[in-house]
Amino acid sequence: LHRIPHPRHRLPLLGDILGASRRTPVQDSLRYAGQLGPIFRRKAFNREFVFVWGAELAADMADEQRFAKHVGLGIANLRPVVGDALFTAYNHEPNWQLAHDVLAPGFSREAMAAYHPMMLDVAERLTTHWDRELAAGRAVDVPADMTKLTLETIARTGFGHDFGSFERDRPHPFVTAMVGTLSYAQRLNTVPSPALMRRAARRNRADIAYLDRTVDALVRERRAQGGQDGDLLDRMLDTAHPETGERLSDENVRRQVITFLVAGHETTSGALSFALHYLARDPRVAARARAEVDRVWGDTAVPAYEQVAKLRYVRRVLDEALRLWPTAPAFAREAREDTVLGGEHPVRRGGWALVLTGMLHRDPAVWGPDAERFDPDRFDAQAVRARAPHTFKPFGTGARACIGRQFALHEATLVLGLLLRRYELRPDPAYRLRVAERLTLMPQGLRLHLERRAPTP
Ligand code: MNH
Repeated sequence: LHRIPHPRHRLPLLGDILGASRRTPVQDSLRYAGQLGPIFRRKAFNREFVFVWGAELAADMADEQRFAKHVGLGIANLRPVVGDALFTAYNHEPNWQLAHDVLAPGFSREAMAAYHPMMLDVAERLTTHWDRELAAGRAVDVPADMTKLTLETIARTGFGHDFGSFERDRPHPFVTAMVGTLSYAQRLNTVPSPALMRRAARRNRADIAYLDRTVDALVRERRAQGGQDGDLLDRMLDTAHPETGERLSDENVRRQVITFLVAGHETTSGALSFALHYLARDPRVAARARAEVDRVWGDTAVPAYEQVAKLRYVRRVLDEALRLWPTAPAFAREAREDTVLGGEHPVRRGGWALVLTGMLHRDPAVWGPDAERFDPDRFDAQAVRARAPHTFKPFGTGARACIGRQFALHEATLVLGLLLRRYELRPDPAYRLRVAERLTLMPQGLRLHLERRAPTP
């Protein structure tokens, strides 16, 4: 450990908190990364974490033979909410493999094609809302509206549920409870002792109880009604494991539902918001993307499932937004056995480190001296082929990588296509990108003015 650099001004007890903020742990780490190099440590109170971002070290940690997902920090803090559901399960827990096998078909091409019309319905609620804001001469609140969109999308495609987000002034209480448990989980990482948060802990227990009650009611209703349209909940309730015939328990279904509602919306919402920020700021990129939408979709009133993946440039805009601001900003890996990281750093079995994705995505050795610049052409087929593997990891890595990746990419590409086709985006010239951190990243306070384009179908 002693050869891994750490910040210079280290306080007894408190650790490396000088110049660091509780509100921006990720961006502080990005700053430290620039100063300290491809592997470094940070200490907060009595705990010390190792961060890795250099491309070679990160690629080494992607080796599934030697490393695996580590359930720690914010993720471990979510265990009281979602237990051994997919995202928070320890690698050895049998429910991980069971749920993974049962739910994987829920993200197949075929399943995605069935979600497509539901995604279109939700997107239409967004454009209806935006048309109204536009008519009233108001700027739109991008992060808030993208969060409504992605929450409604996962609720609808996952569970046939409608939170009515676009029709409400304040978030649905379920959303408030969900956000509450997420920020509580995050705060546990940055306070010296949970005892200092007794009141917050009580609030958190109430939030969890509310989430459980709501989901249990939803599941009961579905069991009573029988299957709907092959959404995720139907699959959870009806699908037996292809080999063992085993099913998910009621308790586990509840935890999966909450997991998908949480994991399935904030990250996609952030990705859409950052993409819209860059599209609004760079008219040349926006014009190219818009021209592609017009060319590929032509005058079909409603894009078909197959027409979404054909938006290659729009998809690159999204990839590039996720490169600069991977909305799940880090993931943790642990050693399966004693090993040596990068041929240089001994790691004991169970030893772990955070891969700092946002910095890996800016390593000049991979992305060049202009790594900070937004340029979707970094993702054209030729550039991708020329790049080393394991250098772009917004969805994590290995067996525990994101199961919702295709879902998120389909949804986000579809929505960007629909918005580009319908509106011109006008940025507020005074806006400077500020990034808010919860467990995920979001462009804080991003508002855009809209103009309706010449009538499209
Ligand atoms: Mn998602 C795991 C990023 C959208 C459901 N997701 C992960 C991981 C990352 C991630 C990173 C790995 C975390 C780790 O190693 O500890 N996810 C994203 C991003 C987006 C996203 C950047 C959108 C953009 N995720 C979605 C969507 C869903 C979803 C949409 C559901 C519909 N993600 C999951 C689940 C896991 C996961 C479930 C856990 C998978 C597992 O461990 O088996």
